[in-house]
Amino acid sequence: MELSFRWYGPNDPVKLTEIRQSNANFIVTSLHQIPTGDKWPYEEIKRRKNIIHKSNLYGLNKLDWNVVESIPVHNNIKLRHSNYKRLIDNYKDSIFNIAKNKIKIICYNFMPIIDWTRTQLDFKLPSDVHALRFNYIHILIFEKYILKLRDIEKRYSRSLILKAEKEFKKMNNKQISNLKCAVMGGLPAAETKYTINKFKEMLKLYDDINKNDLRNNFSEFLKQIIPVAEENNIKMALHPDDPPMELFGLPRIVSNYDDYNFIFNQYNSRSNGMTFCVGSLASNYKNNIYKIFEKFSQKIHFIHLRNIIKDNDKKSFTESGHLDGDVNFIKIIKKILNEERRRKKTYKNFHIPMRPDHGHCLLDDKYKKLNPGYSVIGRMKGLAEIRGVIESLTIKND
Ligand code: DNO
Repeated sequence: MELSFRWYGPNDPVKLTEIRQSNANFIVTSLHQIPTGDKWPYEEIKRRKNIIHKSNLYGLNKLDWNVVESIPVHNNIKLRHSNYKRLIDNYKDSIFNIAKNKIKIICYNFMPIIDWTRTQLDFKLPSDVHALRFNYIHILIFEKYILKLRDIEKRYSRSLILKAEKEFKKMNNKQISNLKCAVMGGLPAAETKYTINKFKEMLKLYDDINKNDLRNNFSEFLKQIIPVAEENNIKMALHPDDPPMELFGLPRIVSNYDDYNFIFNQYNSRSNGMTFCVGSLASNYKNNIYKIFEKFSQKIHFIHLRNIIKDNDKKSFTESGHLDGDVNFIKIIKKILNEERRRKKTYKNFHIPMRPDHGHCLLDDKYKKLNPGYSVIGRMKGLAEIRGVIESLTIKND
């Protein structure tokens, strides 16, 4: 595996000098300063690459940029609305310019309106560390009491609505405002920090879009971008919906085995692949993560290793320590190593890029202002645990 670490660029409170101490050899990053929909110029990509390479002069452990995560897809493309044709052309140009800079993998997603969603960014675990949490009831509270949507009875049962009402009464102002901020753009990589009105406007735009429409719009997008990726030897790695369940009444199309099956059948190409995000896929109790890996192993171009513990309601979850959650990491890492062994027979570079996805906020990191989920120490701990498993699974008999 190519041991990688996400870096949010020069504005990231986590510095390259710190990442270098983690045993990672690769950087996963994006040009977050470029507005969603704009083309990524060749020079700006090169500038970011140079920043990473320049920092290598001061350290022995060399870092290189292996994966772009992500080029966000503009909502107008998802909706096939207004200027979407020009936006797709820009996306193609960005792919071309990334390839010219010799980066070969691009992670992206097709979630409507917002990227990943959590409802609490500082959930205290018994060990006193902070974790990210997704509480389904809080999504209902967000819809009913923050967005003040009227049609929630269509999506939620009466008993759940009553439960939410009780829970909402117990929440103080700070908790309500934290929930609002977490959902509407408090997470890193969020494309936009929405206001309530803007969020509602966006929901309106999706009013007439059902799952089939969104699938069709995505297929059209694939037909446009995959040939460009193929020509330029780029692998597109589609990230699953996080979490993989419908939120705010919006359709989701990258949540499970059937969705990926559909997507890969739409366009059969080695450039049309996936980001295998363990934590995202595992947070839907219906997903068999091991089966998804087996079925699509050849399509996996990038891996996120993160673990979760699901609540009894089967919808809420807390991000756990990497080795402590619902997913058996030994089993999944074994499968990844097997896939690499298989690739070794055919490809020179058979290593799959992998980053420890998220980490708890612990020790000194608790006193720093960091991107939620993207602590230094917690992620380093995750990477160290993962490395331990990799080493013990690859050790030669002495
Ligand atoms: C969260 C991340 C997501 C991911 C994008 C990929 O931690 O996994 O922001 O980068 O959804 O397009």
